[in-house]
This record gives sequence, C-alpha cells and structure tokens, in this order.
Amino acid sequence: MRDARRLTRRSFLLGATALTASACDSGQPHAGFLGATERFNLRFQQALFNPERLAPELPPEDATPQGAFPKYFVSSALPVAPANWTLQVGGLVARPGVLTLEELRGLPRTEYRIRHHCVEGWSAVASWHGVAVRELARHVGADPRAGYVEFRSFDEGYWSSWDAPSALHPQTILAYGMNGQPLPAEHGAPLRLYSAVKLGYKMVKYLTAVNFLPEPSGGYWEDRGYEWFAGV
Ligand SMILES: Nc1nc2c(c(=O)[nH]1)N[C@H]1C(S)=C(S)[C@@H](COP(=O)(O)O)O[C@H]1N2
Ligand SMILES: [Mo]
Repeated sequence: MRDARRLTRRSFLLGATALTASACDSGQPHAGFLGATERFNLRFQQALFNPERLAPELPPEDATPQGAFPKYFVSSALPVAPANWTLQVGGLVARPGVLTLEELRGLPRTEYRIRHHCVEGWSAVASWHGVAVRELARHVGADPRAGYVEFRSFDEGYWSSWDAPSALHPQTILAYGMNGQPLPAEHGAPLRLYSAVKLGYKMVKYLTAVNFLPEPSGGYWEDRGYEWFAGV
C-alpha cells in the first residue's frame, strides 16, 4: 500500500515538475508564489508526506566520483565563507543566537548516502554528514507553532523556506561533511542544508541563518516560478 502510494505520488510529481521547470540556471517565471495549480499540488503532497519514512540509503559502490558530482552556486565566483563564520539561529525559538562550526559538530551526528535529484534532470550520489535540523531545533528550543523553517546563505542572497515536517525529518541535516571529508567549498562550505526529502534547489548551501517562522518566506527559485514544496 505504501509503495503503491509512493509510485502514484512520484509519477504525479514528475508530471508537475516537467510543466514548470527546465533548469536551475535559467529562471522560468510563471504565476508566482502558489498559483492555483500549485496550491492543489501542495495540499496533495503535504497530505501524502510521511515525516518519519526514511529514504533508502545506498551502498558505497553507488557513489558518484567526487569530481563528477555537479556544483551549483548563483554567485559569479565561488562563494567563500568569512574566517569568523557563524550560523545565526532565530525566529520562534527560546534561545536565539549564533553557533560556531565547533558547536554544531558537538551536536549529535547523522550520516547517510542517498541520491540527489536536481530539477534539471541530473542525479548523483554522495554521503553527507552533519547535525539533523531536528537536533538544532531541540538545541535552541524551537516553538512547535513554527510551521516553517527558512534557510539563508551568503551566496548572492540564495535562500529557501521549508514546511516544518520536511525540515524536521530525520534525514534533513545541516551538513558540514561530504564523502567522509570536510564539506568542499564547491558544495557549500562550511555548512549546507541536505535532505532525502526535497529536490536539490531546496538544499541551501553556504548557510548563514536558520529561522523558525510562522509563515513561509518563498525562496530564490521558488520566487522565480519553481514549485515551493518540491518533495522527492
Ligand atoms: N547557496 C546556494 N545553494 C544552492 C544552490 C545555489 O545556487 N546556491 N543551488 C541549488 C541547486 S539547484 C542544487 S541542484 C544543489 C546542488 O548542490 P551541489 O552544488 O552540491 O551539487 O544546491 C542547491 N543549493
Ligand atoms: Mo538543482
């Protein structure tokens, strides 16, 4: 039953994606944030989303060779973090503030190897490690009434906002490592969002801030006509 539902949802999503998206590096503006079709899709996808179902992990032999994993950033040059980089955490949380990479590394660690799906049509496999967003939420005392989580970056203001169930999924992490190594600059150093439950453009690299919010705040591609929910 679960598998049948999943297949139905996948083929539905593939159709919806093909209608709205052609590439991550060429915007295709349409009706804007949440037009009628997208409101329908959103309800459909949220109703089917299972916040605890784990995506299948893949064996090491499935990994894409490191140099062959595509790299995207909207800045014209490779974004480089300032030496005094910290992550700002705010919004509806009991303990807002900043965390260093060392503090983030001190929180419980999650690691998995999964497939990445870009809306452009490519996919690739790597392992990622970091701290689950749900652990960060616990650490800062996020208010359960925060239904959305926003992720911001130092890459030309790239950002995305997520529904809280997807952000708090056990396989949604703030990754500081890839394939057992520190996260390379090309893939979002020092810290990026990674997840088994969203398309590539939702996984913000070069993070600066995580905000727990009562309302969604759109996103870089989302505001250019790409689907907001973008579940895998
Ligand atoms: N800051 C930032 N994050 C980003 C992007 C970007 O351009 N800037 N591109 C997104 C897209 S479209 C994809 S497919 C993935 C690509 O991750 P990768 O560069 O590690 O392959 O990052 C996402 N996160
Ligand atoms: Mo992408």
